Amino acid sequence: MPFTISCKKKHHKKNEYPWQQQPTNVTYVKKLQLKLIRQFPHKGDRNYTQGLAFFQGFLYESTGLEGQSSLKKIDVNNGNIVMQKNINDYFAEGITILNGYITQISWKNMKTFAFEINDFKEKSINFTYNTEGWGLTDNGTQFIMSDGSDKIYFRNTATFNVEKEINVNYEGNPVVYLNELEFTANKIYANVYGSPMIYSIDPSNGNVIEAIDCSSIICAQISKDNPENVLNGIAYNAISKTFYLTGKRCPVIYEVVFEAQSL
Ligand SMILES: [Ca+2]
Repeated sequence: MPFTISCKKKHHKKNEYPWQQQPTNVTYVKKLQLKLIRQFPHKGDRNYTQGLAFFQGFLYESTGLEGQSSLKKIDVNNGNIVMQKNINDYFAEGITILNGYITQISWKNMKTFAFEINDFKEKSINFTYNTEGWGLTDNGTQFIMSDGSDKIYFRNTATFNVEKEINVNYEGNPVVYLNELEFTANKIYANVYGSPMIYSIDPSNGNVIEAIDCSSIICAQISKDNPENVLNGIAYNAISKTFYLTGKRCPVIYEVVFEAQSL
């Protein structure tokens, strides 16, 4: 037969169980979920995505690999490539659009390249740096760059000198392989190489604020045929308040929002 146990509620003094106290210096990560809005084809044969940016209604993509790198302008209505510049003399990485032109970093050349937005004509603006180049975005006044470690560098737009750097951590543990980046609403969103997760990061201290599990979309599923084909590429559309996501050689570009997990 059912029975009940009388449980007299106990009231403990504050700090009576210090082992239950939570460390004061850890920011606990909030889990968000992906909501798919729509998708369109990720076209072209140079589609080893290393950078993705949105500007005035179009997506701009940088693709990598030696001899297969490129810069593309993509119509987000249908995925059509409306402009493409093939790059054969370096391994291209992240891009961002700031001060009226496109800046692209390179993997191991330790050099940036610059292009006109309207015709991809190369500009004679080149900066050097002393790390690998992985992801690039900006906050309007600084370039923000990753190099495959747990570091994110904030760089002067006129000199590319490092003005600040942060070490990214997930509840106190370093997050390495930070890859493609996107800055919006005072957060840095980052792909993590080989992971289906996107993290949002506090630019003031490197704490991961939110984690978005993207494993439901095909780009985030590691290909058995080629494990290099990983989730990479994130761009924000401030008008629709949506993100575009894709991956290396992924056949699809997704338009998504990040939202609180449903219970
Ligand atoms: Ca981006």
